[in-house]
Amino acid sequence: MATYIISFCILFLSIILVQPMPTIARRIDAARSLAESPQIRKFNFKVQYANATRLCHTKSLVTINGQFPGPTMYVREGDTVIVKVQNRIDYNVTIHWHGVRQFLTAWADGPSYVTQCPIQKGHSYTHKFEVVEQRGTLFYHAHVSWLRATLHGAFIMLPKADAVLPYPKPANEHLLYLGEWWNDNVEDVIEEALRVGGGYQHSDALTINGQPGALYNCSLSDTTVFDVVKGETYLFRIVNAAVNFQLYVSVVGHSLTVVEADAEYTKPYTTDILVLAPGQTTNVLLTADQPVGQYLISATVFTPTPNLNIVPFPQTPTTAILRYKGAETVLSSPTELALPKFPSFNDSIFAAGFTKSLKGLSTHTSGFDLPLNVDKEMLFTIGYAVEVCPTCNLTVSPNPRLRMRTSINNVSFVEPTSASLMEAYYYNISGVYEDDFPSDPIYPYNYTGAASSNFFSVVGTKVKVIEFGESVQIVFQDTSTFFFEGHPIHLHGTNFFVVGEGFGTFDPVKNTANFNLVDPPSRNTVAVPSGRWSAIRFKAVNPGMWFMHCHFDIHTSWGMAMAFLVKNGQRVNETLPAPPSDLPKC
Ligand SMILES: *[C@@H]1O[C@H](CO)[C@@H](O)[C@H](O)[C@H]1NC(C)=O
Ligand SMILES: *[C@@H]1O[C@H](CO)[C@@H](O)[C@H](O)[C@H]1NC(C)=O
Ligand SMILES: *[C@@H]1O[C@H](CO)[C@@H](O)[C@H](O)[C@H]1NC(C)=O
Ligand SMILES: *[C@@H]1O[C@H](CO)[C@@H](O)[C@H](O)[C@H]1NC(C)=O
Ligand SMILES: *[C@@H]1O[C@H](CO)[C@@H](O)[C@H](O)[C@H]1NC(C)=O
Ligand SMILES: *[C@@H]1O[C@H](CO)[C@@H](O)[C@H](O)[C@H]1NC(C)=O
Ligand SMILES: *[C@@H]1O[C@H](CO)[C@@H](O)[C@H](O)[C@H]1NC(C)=O
Ligand SMILES: *[C@@H]1O[C@H](CO)[C@@H](O)[C@H](O)[C@H]1NC(C)=O
Ligand SMILES: *[C@@H]1O[C@H](CO)[C@@H](O)[C@H](O)[C@H]1NC(C)=O
Ligand SMILES: [Cu+2]
Repeated sequence: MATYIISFCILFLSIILVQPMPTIARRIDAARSLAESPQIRKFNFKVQYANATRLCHTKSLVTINGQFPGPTMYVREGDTVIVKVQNRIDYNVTIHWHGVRQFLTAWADGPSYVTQCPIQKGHSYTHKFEVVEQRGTLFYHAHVSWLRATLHGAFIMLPKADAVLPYPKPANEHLLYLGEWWNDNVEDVIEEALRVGGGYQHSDALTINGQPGALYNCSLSDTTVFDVVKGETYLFRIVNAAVNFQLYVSVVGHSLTVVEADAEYTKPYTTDILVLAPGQTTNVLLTADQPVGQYLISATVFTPTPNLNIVPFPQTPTTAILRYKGAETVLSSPTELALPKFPSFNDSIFAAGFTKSLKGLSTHTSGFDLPLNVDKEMLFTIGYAVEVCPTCNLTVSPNPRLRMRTSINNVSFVEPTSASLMEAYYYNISGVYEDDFPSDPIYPYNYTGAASSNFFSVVGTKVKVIEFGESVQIVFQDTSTFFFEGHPIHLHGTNFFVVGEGFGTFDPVKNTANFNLVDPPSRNTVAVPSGRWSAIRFKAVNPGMWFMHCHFDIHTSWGMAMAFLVKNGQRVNETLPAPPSDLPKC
């Protein structure tokens, strides 16, 4: 049987340079040549250094196969994916397939110290999983510290060849991949932040397909260009791979029709401006219905919080160019083209309106149904905290020497070191974690009331145990500890339905009655809005240890994370298999 192997290796080049170049976004029609029957698709990921230049600043960064962003993976629903990850850098590495359901393949999921110990320098690990009942746009990224800032790329799952699309077939597709760029070494940035205990250094630029775009210094000629033909409709696959920012996305003169979010179809929703939290993906249709010309595609920061950090967040929008066939190709000045009109940087009302407008197409997605009744109801408070740290430099009067923390139900997560959580479970190793993660706040209080002065949290490694087959509801409640902040909460191992969202403090009686059990969207990341609550439901039918965390990396570094242990069921297809023999050891 012929096996179609896509090899992205360019290792025969002795010096690998991530070139700044006039970046013509390749249309992704190449993907359509993928075989139609289920295949085994093999990928070889060499995690290695490369030099890259942005903002007139050249640095060495960690990449996959010398590419930044990393290679785009194309697979088809039903395929078996085999990825050999080789670590050739000085940091420990893991790779996570964000949003991939990993049905019965939890060992391939990738979060460090949760499902595996990291791949150490000189070692490799081969991930093997099937794309089960999923199609759409996702991405993969490193899941150790902040390495995902540069170790990431798109993961595109084409529908089965005979699948009927719920929207008109587009003429072609484009990948619009959003990220961040630091002039400094990103691992140094997070190390310094944790050492000092307080603020952290924001990135120097936002990027589209790895390029800051015309409005940033030294970036004009490298601006990404998306070619279109007048009259045609395109599918734009949009990924927010930024590290710490939610983003607005807009295209001058063109409306965008959302047809998919987090690799699940949605009811079509047409808007001028999208909002994507890090970890979220959105597919939109764009029709080139304007006069032949060039139009800016742009993304800029949406953040509901005041700017409390030591350097301001990037104020400059990242831009790319939508270029109609027949348009002038030369731009003499970055200001030649108009920018989209964005809401103000902190317009939470707009963002909440956008989120509310996304409706799912089906309550039977990813192989399981929306639970109409729930077995376990949980309330998870999410917010800031502090910890005493004699060597740190953060002061919140009257306490000198603190470290910033974040928590879920007052627990700040700490990674284990001696074994991953799932190995500790599988091999019954005691002392790695405690299984008493609270389902509800231990001490209820007015979560959205006047900022409390009860700042300290429990620092530890706790998991929540779920029996196989249980239907779970979680209400995430943002808290006013210090100040409100939005939190994009990402769950591994399953999508969930977002059944509700609202202002202030969740009221179980009033709010539950208004849950959307008709057409809730199915997502892997819910952007819990600042000062609000969001409610999700899922059925736990995938045994394993599943990480759940804020997809702002700084918040996860400070502890906004926990794990669900979904126990085995009765059948073979309900049982976590043995780990692969090359699973990295601590
Ligand atoms: C990056 O550039 C430095 C300085 O020019 C060079 O020594 C190094 O080999 C380059 N690294 C790679 C991976 O090409
Ligand atoms: C471009 O460089 C100038 C001069 O160094 C600086 O003042 C300005 O803020 C830079 N612009 C951006 C978008 O970084
Ligand atoms: C948004 O930020 C501006 C400027 O910092 C501030 O004046 C305004 O009150 C903020 N709006 C909201 C809704 O927080
Ligand atoms: C703590 O902060 C002060 C003032 O901001 C600074 O001068 C000092 O270098 C910092 N110390 C450390 C350990 O970062
Ligand atoms: C797991 O370990 C605990 C304590 O070491 C022991 O009591 C228990 O019997 C073990 N369970 C299994 C299934 O080995
Ligand atoms: C919680 O605090 C808010 C803001 O101060 C207030 O509006 C609300 O009534 C309080 N809720 C309760 C139950 O006390
Ligand atoms: C969180 O835990 C800390 C440490 O045990 C405790 O001091 C604090 O009161 C708790 N806060 C809440 C809101 O439960
Ligand atoms: C396991 O297989 C049985 C049939 O053998 C099927 O009914 C069940 O839905 C499967 N379970 C899962 C979680 O797919
Ligand atoms: C890499 O991982 C190993 C195994 O967990 C650990 O012992 C080592 O300290 C880690 N190295 C770094 C630089 O984090
Ligand atoms: Cu967060």
